[in-house]
Amino acid sequence: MKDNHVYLGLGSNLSTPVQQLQQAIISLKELPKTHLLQTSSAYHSAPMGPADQPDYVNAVVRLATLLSPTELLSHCQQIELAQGRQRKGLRWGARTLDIDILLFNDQIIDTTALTIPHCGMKQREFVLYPLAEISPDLKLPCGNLLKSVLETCPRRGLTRLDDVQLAK
Ligand code: ROI
Repeated sequence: MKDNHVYLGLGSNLSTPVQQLQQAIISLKELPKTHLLQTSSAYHSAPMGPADQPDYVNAVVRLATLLSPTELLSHCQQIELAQGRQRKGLRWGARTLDIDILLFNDQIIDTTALTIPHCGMKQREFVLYPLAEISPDLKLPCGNLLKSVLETCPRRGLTRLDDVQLAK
């Protein structure tokens, strides 16, 4: 069977966000039938949504996996829960860990459980810039080049955390 080629977006703004992302990456490396191929730098970003929450740390990883989209989603949700994610909170509120499936091959999936490509990614600087760091020539499933989507997405203060190492 052929590996699926996947990008995940990671975000945290509670309980030492850098450590949350580091732990998430350790857990992603342990997933069955999955290899972690690449990890972006960590980025500091202003919250999108309610402004009365801490700033975020974000990153993007690239995986090869034999898991299906729903299997991968379920593993990601387990990792979020293991790291103290509360699902009842405010919509767009603070969270210890968010793992979003951004892209799954070039598939377009729209079910109640899953929307891939991730619905907000084209407006999210904290997704697009880390994605471009690891895959500058990526073409999105809609046919647009990541580079041209980036041109319409301001950085909103997004900064790379050069002193942070997320994965070895
Ligand atoms: N804002 C930023 N900067 N980073 C995130 O990961 C993030 N995640 C979210 C919302 C609440 C939309 N805002 C975010 O889910």
